[in-house]
Order: sequence, then structure tokens, then C-alpha cells
Amino acid sequence: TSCFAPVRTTTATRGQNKKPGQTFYIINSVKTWLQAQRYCREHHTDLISGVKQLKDFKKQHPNHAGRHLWIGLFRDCWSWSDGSRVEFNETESEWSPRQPDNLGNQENCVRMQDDTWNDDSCTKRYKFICYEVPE
Ligand SMILES: [Ca+2]
Repeated sequence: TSCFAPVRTTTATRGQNKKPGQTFYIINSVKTWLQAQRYCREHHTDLISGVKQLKDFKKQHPNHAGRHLWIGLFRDCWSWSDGSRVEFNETESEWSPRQPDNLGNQENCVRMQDDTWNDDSCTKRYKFICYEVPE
């Protein structure tokens, strides 16, 4: 089951000073979730993180529905890749019907499809969304 404890990672500062005007990049190269996180941190800022970013992304890219895209949400208690606090509750989250199901007890990362979330195996390869904050 999911858990909504505050993030404890040492990267927590990455997401604390999010500025407006961030840019989103849909990376059309399939990677595992960890590879996707590394790519975003090397080339941009991080995987898309937080309900507000997902809403902004939806506004800026209304035609992405139906694609499987890694987002920054993962389970360790659920956390966002950039250390943003997990601030959604069950009513604000956008899980697909019957998700998260943690199928096979190995689904610890989250991808998006049709604007809803599905936990999936972190080693599967999907395209993904990075964000970048202005300097
Ligand atoms: Ca699932």
C-alpha cells in the first residue's frame, strides 16, 4: 500500500526552490526509471515532480495522452524524484482505476498514461518527462 510520509532523501533541496517558468522536455528515448532520472539530472533538472508540475505539463502539452511516460514518482514511501514533498492525498492523486496495484510486488515507479498514474516495474523502459528550471 502507499504511504505518504515526508521525503527523507539527501537530494531534498533539489525541489525546494522551484521557480515558475520551468520548461518540460518529453524525451523520446526509452529508458528504465533510474536511467531516466540520471538523464534528466545530467541534462535538465530532474524527472517531472509534483502534482503542480504535472498540471502545468498537461496545459503545455495537451496532445501527449495515451503515451506511456515515466514521471518522477517512486515508492520508498512514495517520493518525488527531486525531493519535493509528497503533498497529494488520495483525493488529489490521479491514479488509474485499480492502481496502484503493485503487481507482483515489484512496481515501485510510476508512469503516466492518459493523464493518470500507474505504478510499474522500475526496470521497464519508457519515454519520460524532464523539467528544467531557469537559471
Ligand atoms: Ca500497476
